[in-house]
Amino acid sequence: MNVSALPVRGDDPVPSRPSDRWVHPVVEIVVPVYNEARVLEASIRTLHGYLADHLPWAWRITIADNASTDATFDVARRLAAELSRVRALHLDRKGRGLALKTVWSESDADVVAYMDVDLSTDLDALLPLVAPLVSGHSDLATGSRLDGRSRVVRGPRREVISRCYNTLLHVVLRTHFHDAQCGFKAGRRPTIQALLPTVQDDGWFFDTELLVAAERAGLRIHEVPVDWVDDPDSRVDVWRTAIDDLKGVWRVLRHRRVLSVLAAGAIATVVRFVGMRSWVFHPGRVSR
Ligand SMILES: Nc1nc2c(ncn2[C@@H]2O[C@H](COP(=O)(O)OP(=O)(O)O)[C@@H](O)[C@H]2O)c(=O)[nH]1
Ligand SMILES: [Mg+2]
Repeated sequence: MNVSALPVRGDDPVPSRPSDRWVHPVVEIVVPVYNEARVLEASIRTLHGYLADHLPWAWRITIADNASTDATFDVARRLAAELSRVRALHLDRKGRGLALKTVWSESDADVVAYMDVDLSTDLDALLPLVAPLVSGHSDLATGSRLDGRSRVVRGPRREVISRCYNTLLHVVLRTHFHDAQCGFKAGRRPTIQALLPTVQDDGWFFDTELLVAAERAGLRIHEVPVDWVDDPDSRVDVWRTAIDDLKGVWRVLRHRRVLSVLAAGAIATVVRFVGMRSWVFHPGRVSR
């Protein structure tokens, strides 16, 4: 694993912002990437500008590359060298879940999030995603394209597969969330770190497994309607992923691992209580 340094550069546009913005909580946004050299720079600059203009909390962006075979990591390193609130991480093994697990489990931020590099989700959903976590109202938050208030542009094949998959989860695993696979999620870091050891999948099923573990631990999941425009440039092999997801559902159904999930729930509840107390009683703690 190779994490680039966080250079402080005089030409970074962000430090001109008021110093009282750099207080807890810190929000860490992971952008997982695999062979995205073409779009990475434009997306990170868009995200960076948006966060600088809109996020009322301290933040950083972590680009997490797994095993890209194009120039993705070179672009990521260059962005990290230029922008002090961007860092780049390289892993040798593929898998979006692995990338998120790795960054989130080592994060010291208060809230951890991720979004797909294609920025399919309109960034105006970011504040509604993170705010209930900062306030302590919810433990996890996830975008939902299957909410009646969402505006979604995507092809019929992905729409049908998504609806069938989420209905299957609802019937077989008795889930209550509506859209497991939206690439736009966040959680309170202590809660996420308590859940991660119970999540086995390192690929696309990671998202589903995380939400199922959270629900079984009795945690509150906040669903945010999103504006989503599908990017046809996809890394997903739809049928292969569908089969892997079904295998994942079967595994979760067979091995409920009740004790580990209950343990995660207990830990998360304790951590949540401690976290809420520190935010409530020390809201002005300076982070850096
Ligand atoms: N780190 C990492 N990211 C991945 C991997 N596979 C896909 N991604 C990223 O996951 C995000 C979603 O992928 P995408 O192909 O847009 O999925 P789709 O929107 O469901 O078609 C993008 O940011 C990809 O670059 C992987 O193996 N590792
Ligand atoms: Mg996409």
